Amino acid sequence: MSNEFDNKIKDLNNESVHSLDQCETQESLENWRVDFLGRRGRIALLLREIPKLDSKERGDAGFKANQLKNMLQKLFDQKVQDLNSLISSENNQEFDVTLPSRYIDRGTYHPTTQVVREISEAFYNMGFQIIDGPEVEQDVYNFQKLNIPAHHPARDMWNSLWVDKLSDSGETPLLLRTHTSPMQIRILENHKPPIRVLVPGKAYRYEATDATHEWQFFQIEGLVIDENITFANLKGTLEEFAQRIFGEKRKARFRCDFFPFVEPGAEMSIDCFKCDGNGCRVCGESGWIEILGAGMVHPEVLKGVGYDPNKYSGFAFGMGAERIAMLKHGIDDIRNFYSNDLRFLKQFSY
Ligand code: FA5
Repeated sequence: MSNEFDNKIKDLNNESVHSLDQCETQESLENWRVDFLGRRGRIALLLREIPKLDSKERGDAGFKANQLKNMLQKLFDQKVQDLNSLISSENNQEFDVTLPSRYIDRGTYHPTTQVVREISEAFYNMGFQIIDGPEVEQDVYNFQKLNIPAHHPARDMWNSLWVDKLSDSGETPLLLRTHTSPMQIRILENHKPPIRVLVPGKAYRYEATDATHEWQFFQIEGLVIDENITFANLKGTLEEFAQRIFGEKRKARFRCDFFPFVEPGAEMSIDCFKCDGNGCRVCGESGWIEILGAGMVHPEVLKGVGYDPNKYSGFAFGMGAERIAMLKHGIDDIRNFYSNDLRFLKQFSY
């Protein structure tokens, strides 16, 4: 085969493959086909030159020219197929603005977490520091340093879940804390007055559940210590908190109560959301729901951690977060919070 014909095949090969690569639309592909593979296209023109070649060269030239033609036809067919499937996949992805949006199942905070955060924020805005504490607690903090020695009858107020009961051995046994009050001692031991802290966290009690009692629930402890703190500060702070959380409609009531670590002691109740104070199953027919215990920190407790009760005084309180969530949202059974019924929990998504 002459060098000249051989070069023509090579040039045509390079040019045709390169320009096929550039084709990105059906129109440009069709133009390429006409240009190279059409009846009057460049391959046809090449084939027409073969009879003019020397008879010895024709066979080889014809073979190579047809080889090129077949190869280009295959490349062309493949390119058509690729382009068609690209176009149809783009069509399938078309955005239909009339379709309703897809449902996205987003998680949300548990109603107790929401109310704990809300209360924490209210106290934070009143100048309180928010602190965390251990759920597995030592007897010495949960009871002894709170003026509740071993065998004291006041221990019966909190039925305990013991983790490691070594009482009488001299070591301090471990239990799941029955209230958040042990944090009062831990804070007094580690901070200097003025103290204004809030401790949200879980508490555990070995007791039967009913509409207002769970064996595991959230408490929020508050502690204020400084010079000249009086019961008026306690009442003022808790009334301000009640207004911020429940609004002006709900009424608050203080009554005397006993806790070994405060003197005097009090409980604060809010009028029942369900019966507006008339008496029903939720409030045990009393018209009031108790939300917290409180009082002036007992001088013996202050002395026990090295404070002079003649110089420093203060108040403490401990409230039940679920009880507050019940009042805020009109929930009539505390057991709903932890029964994992999504129909209940989803009402509190936002
Ligand atoms: C205490 O636990 C004291 N530590 C509170 C306290 C702190 C008093 C500081 C004085 C000074 P009490 O057992 O009453 O007290 O519980 C306090 C609050 O926790 C109750 O008012 C109630 O709102 C909530 N609570 C108590 N027991 C349960 C329970 N089983 N389920 C749900 N909430 C409860």
